[in-house]
Amino acid sequence: KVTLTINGNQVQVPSNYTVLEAAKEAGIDIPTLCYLKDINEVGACRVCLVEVEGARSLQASCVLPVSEGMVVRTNTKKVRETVKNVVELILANHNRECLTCFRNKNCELQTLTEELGIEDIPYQGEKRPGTVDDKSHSIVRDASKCILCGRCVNVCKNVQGIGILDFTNRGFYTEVAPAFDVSMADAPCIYCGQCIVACPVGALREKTDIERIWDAIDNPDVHVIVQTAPAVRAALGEEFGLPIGTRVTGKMAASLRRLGFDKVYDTNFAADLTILEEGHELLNRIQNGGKLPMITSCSPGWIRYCEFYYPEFLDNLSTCKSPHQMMGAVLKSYYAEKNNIDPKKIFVVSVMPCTSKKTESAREEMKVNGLRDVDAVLTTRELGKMIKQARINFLELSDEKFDEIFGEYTGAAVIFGATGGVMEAALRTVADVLTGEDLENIEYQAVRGVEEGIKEAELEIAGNKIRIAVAHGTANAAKVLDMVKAGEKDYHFIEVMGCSGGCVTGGGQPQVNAKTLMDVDVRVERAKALYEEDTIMEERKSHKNPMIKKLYDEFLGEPNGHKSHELLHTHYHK
Ligand code: HC0
Ligand code: SF4
Repeated sequence: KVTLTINGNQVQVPSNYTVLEAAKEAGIDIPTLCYLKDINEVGACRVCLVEVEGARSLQASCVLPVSEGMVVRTNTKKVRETVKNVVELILANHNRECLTCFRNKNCELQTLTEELGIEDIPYQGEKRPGTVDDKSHSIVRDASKCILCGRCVNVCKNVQGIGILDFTNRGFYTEVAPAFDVSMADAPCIYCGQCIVACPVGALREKTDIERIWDAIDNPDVHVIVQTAPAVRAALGEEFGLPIGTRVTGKMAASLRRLGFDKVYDTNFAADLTILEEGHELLNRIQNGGKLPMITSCSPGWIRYCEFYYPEFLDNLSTCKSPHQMMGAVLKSYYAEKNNIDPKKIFVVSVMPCTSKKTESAREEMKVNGLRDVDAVLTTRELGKMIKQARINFLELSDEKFDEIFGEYTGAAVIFGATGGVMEAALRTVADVLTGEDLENIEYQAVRGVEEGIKEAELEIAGNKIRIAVAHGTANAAKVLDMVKAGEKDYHFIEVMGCSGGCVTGGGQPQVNAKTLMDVDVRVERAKALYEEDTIMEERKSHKNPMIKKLYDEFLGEPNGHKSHELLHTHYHK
């Protein structure tokens, strides 16, 4: 430990702390802008400057290590004036259309401007040309709002291990863009949206589908069905000021009904369906010498990553479509038939914590009889906006249930949204099938948690040894695949989620500001909400979902049967 003095207070902190962290611990608030804990600690923006006794110039506290006896001041005239000046310069080159910006009231630059008391901008020069790239289905980049903080650059490079975005051009014309200035639609970007979540301003966002969805809702000839991903319930509340990790399942269902959707269903139903398909696919591969390890296929960011960067593993991917696509396919076949609705008049909306799902739903393979399984994908953030547009008082809503029958789900489905959840859900079913029993011990702690980027275990089930691994974030996926490729590891089944933490921290989830991220591991808090929902469910194994049984009895026949292959499975592209 070292002792230092900040604003006259003695503070004792571990010796590996920065001054920014030490101040935080002492309850002293230093502003930041480019800083993002563990991701972007580069001291580039100069907003976190402090005065250190004995040093000639002001120092960036986010990269300044503490030392014994150090004397720091965070609120001197010099600090205030310099930081104000730094932010004024950023604002001079910024598209300041705050009122009509989708980040209005949720922008770190806007908050900082207000906190610093900036009321006019003394420099009114030429602004950088602002290109807008909205060609992809998932991500829009607006250079006129970019402040060159580098948060997106480093999340993509270091957390995801990809490196699509980088600083291009020079000096005044510097921009953050894919190499050679290609559109994000033409770059090998996986659309995970982690860059959006890292962006403090409005320079990166999802391509919005809100208007298309309002049009469908307003059209009396269209039967509009909505489904919600497991992870959305763990984060939507944040859009309305609720603490991180508040579960809002019932309020979410209620709000969707008020928005005017004809049916309110839950992707969890299809997660259970996926477990039956994928679980049997795994058993089939193990018992009949199929390609192993089998790797999960529900995270579309991961699928794109595999297609671009590890095509030699495409045959290892489960052929299962992801749950929300399966749901769409079932709605436009079984549901349409049963309710006598022309499938052409059904419009399926998926609410997802994910930006890659927008591109996934537009893939050519994701169709039934020429109709898209899913017609539009909304992020959790966009759903929050629609609820506000409709002036629904979310916090006052009473809990409601999803509609029958595609609103029925088990605990196994709800944990899909956290890293390790799909694996655990699959194991609950596979273990019952192999033992022929109704096992009581169903919590697989070895695959839970976020500390390790890679989790592994060897299980003994009914005399079979099953070796499994779970990776979250594509950089970790790469490590696992490299080990498998080198023959160092030999697994039967691997779960990969494109984002660190799994879907709960997907690229479509509410942004959490850098200050909060210093204290809270969002992955852990949101995952807790899902594991808690699992424990209160009547059934906690996918094969026990009565409506899944009904679907097989009435329509699909058996898992991995002919009908399933036609509707629920897919293929991949090199
Ligand atoms: Fe997920 Fe999904 S669990 S990918 O992580 O499998 O996005 O939440 O909806 O489809 O169910 C995301 C979350 C889903 C799908 C499910 C899967
Ligand atoms: Fe990188 Fe993901 Fe952003 Fe694409 S979407 S630029 S892969 S962080």
